[in-house]
Amino acid sequence: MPPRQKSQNLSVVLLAAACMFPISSSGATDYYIDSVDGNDSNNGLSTNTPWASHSKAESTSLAAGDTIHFKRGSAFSGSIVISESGSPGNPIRLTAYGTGELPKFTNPSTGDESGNAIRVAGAYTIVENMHFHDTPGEYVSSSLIMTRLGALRINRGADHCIIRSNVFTQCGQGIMSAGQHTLITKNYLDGPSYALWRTDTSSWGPMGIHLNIGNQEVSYNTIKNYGTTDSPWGSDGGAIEIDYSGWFLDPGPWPKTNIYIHHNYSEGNAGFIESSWDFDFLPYGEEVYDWRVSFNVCYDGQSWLFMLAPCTGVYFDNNTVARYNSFGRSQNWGARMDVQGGSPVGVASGAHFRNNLFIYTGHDNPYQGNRSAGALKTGNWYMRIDDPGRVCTGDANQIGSGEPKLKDLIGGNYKLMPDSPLRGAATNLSAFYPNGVDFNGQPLPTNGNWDIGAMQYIVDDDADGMPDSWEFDHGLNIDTNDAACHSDNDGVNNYSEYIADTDPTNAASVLTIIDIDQTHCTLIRWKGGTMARQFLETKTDLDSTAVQWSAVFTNKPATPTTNDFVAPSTTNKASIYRIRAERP
Ligand SMILES: [Ca+2]
Ligand SMILES: [Ca+2]
Ligand SMILES: [Ca+2]
Ligand SMILES: [Ca+2]
Repeated sequence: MPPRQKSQNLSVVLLAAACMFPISSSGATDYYIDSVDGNDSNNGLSTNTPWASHSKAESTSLAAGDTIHFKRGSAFSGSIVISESGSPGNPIRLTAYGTGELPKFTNPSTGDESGNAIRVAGAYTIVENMHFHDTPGEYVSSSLIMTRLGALRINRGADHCIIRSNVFTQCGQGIMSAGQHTLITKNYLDGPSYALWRTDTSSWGPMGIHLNIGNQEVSYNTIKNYGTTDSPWGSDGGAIEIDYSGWFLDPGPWPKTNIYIHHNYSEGNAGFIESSWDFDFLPYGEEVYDWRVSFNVCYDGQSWLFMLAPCTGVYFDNNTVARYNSFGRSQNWGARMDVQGGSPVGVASGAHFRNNLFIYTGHDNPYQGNRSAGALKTGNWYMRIDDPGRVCTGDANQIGSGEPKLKDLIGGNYKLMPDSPLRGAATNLSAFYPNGVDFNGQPLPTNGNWDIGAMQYIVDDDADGMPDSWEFDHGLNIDTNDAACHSDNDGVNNYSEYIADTDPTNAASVLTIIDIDQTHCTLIRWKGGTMARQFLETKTDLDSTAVQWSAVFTNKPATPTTNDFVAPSTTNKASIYRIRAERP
């Protein structure tokens, strides 16, 4: 099943969850837990009679459709396991209530449920609005625990779960999901800098989201600072890791198929995605099929990708990848997109790179790995930031290399300037992303070219009514509402100059009637811009509101900057004229 279909299925689950709540008042049960003012001798069935301990969530027998509400401001330590399953349209839900800080969950010991604060062992479960913090673990017992570690862990077989709008801080592994058809969305994860495990020859760095099987979707998350220097490789960890079957403890294979990673923001991690190969069970057994990694904005160190298994039908589309800061760790080739995998080596990879903006340093070719040269590449733009004049040597089909003209690259504003060469230079991928939106939520055009990168050009980013390209051409500020400003003291503000398409920095450029010459006939002369529609209008009585202005001449763009018009002869001695402009 392609990722797009999975996304639609997950949307159905969300809609069903929204529709469920009226039903829950008649059938399902709401439970309340408040660690500050609750009491375990209460019945837990109302906000006035909440339990105190989160262990009640584990010990109570939950039914499909039930919700457990944790009071904001509460704090809980130690693990709980939610073993019951919801059903399609009637998930079990763990959420927050009240006001203040999100309810906090931690577990200080890997000896207790491998350090999980919450383990979801049933299907159709939603976990939302929780704050997980300070779960282990630094130097946990062995590499085998990686499949179980995690502040929030979803068990194998706990399918169709939704993890959304949670916060994870200083958790060695934020989310571990071994469930299929999982949606992990809108979470904020800020990681630690310690190694989870290391020897002289190997290590596990901290990981934000660890997927242990395919059929999962990771979207709209912010993932930061998962990385360590405590590694024989000099740098390890990362935002998203997809690997490790668990060997004999959890024998696979668990295919890494149908994974959709989109609209995430990552910063300061030791890589964005790593997918293993030699840790598979059996080793080298799980190829990578049918992924889409699209519209992510990534400002990390180390490798953007570390794809060690052979790829088939894997698409990296419209990502903005800024990779020039090591964040104090090994750059590890700075910007490598490492697509390797098995034997025979050198066979063209099924990885596709389309419409991406790659900013990198230190090398002329950001693509590394024994299959990356054979990957399909189209519509990409490259900038070697330490030598912007250098052309990327790894993509014969590139749109170009060099300055991408972003609003503030070093400041992290990756929106496109009006004169960016990325505008309109990308392939239209609507067939792959119907009704899609860019990183900023702008609808993607169905027809015509797209822009390169995760952020499509915004016509009026400062929302002052003046298109930024017009502002840019006339030296106005494209990041500030300066519509009401007078740059040139001609009595007409910037917005009105836009409407008339006159120059807001030149007082002589203004929409105005120059004179009315009645020597022989009535000759009206005016000046203005060139791209506005101009209306020469007349009125017989200036003071009467009952008498309307009526157009005697419509001047369609492109117009000359100065114009004249001979008015029809009239018996009236008094003639009143005005010039008005509209933007087509
Ligand atoms: Ca504007
Ligand atoms: Ca402006
Ligand atoms: Ca002006
Ligand atoms: Ca002017």
